[in-house]
Amino acid sequence: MRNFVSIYDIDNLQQAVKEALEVKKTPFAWDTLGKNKTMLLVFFDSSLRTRLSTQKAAMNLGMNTMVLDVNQGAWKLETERGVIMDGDKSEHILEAIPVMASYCDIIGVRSFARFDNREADYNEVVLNQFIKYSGKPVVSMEAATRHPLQSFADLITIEEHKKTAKPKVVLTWAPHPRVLPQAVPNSFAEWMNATAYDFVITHPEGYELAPEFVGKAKVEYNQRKAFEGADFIYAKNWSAYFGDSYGKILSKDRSWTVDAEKMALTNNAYFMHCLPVRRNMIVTDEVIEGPQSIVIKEAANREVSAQTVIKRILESQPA
Ligand code: AN0
Ligand code: CP
Repeated sequence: MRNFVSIYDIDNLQQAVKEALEVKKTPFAWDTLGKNKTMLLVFFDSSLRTRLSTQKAAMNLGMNTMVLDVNQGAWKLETERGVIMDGDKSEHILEAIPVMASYCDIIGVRSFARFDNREADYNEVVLNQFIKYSGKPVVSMEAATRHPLQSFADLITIEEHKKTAKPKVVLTWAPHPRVLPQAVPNSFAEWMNATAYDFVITHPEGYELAPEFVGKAKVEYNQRKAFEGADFIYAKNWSAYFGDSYGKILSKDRSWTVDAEKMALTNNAYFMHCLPVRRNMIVTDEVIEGPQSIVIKEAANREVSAQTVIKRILESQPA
């Protein structure tokens, strides 16, 4: 594996899950693989889980790790070429990327959608500049359109908990006070569509995701109907994708909050969310604290997905 930016960087998903479960069982079995190698994690946006789990994963493999928060202590970076840099940005990403790359062997990047321009976001302008100008393997730690380390952890978690070969998995939109990206739901849909699961997406009208991510998923606008017989409920907020509404909040309707009454419509479903989660907007205290909530196990699997990915990259690098 050279880069990890989407599901397309994994050729055999079943094999990858199998390998992840081995990594989980014996995390220190490859603890010299990354000796004298350095992983740099570059954050343009905040993080708790990704920051810690990716460092831990790299350390389990014997790597050194460095973290740079671009907006705290580093120079503000210009990302567009051709701009006259007479504003607040002191450095251009076209110098910063090769400089950062010269100090490390693998680069992780977190850069969310900016919502100024849908085309720029969906072309992954920032992530692709890292791939093009670093000369080093690049791992997406959530980019504008996808969060593949999260989706891989989600798949591992579902595989560990599923009771039937083809569980019903429901991705439900839920309300949130701030504008959030589509990366997590896009990516989750992409990974679920690559399985044999019965996969359903439910959201209010206007919150349709990009067709290339919805794929063959069933879209059900009635949330209660979608929940019927579900084995997994995966909640997430996202902002609108289509037309002039791109990056806008169309609804904060709390009748979409996941609560115990709605969970009772399911087949005793597990509750999942990538975290961070806003309680009593996305999900009630009762549901997230309840016995079917697997959000902490899901977050713990972020170390496993990251370690599996970094291991594969190290294994395919020259010594
Ligand atoms: C981000 C998002 O929705 O993409 C990160 C989630 C992992 N969430 C927030 O910014 C709250
Ligand atoms: N789920 C996730 O990526 O969390 P952080 O934003 O805290 O890294």
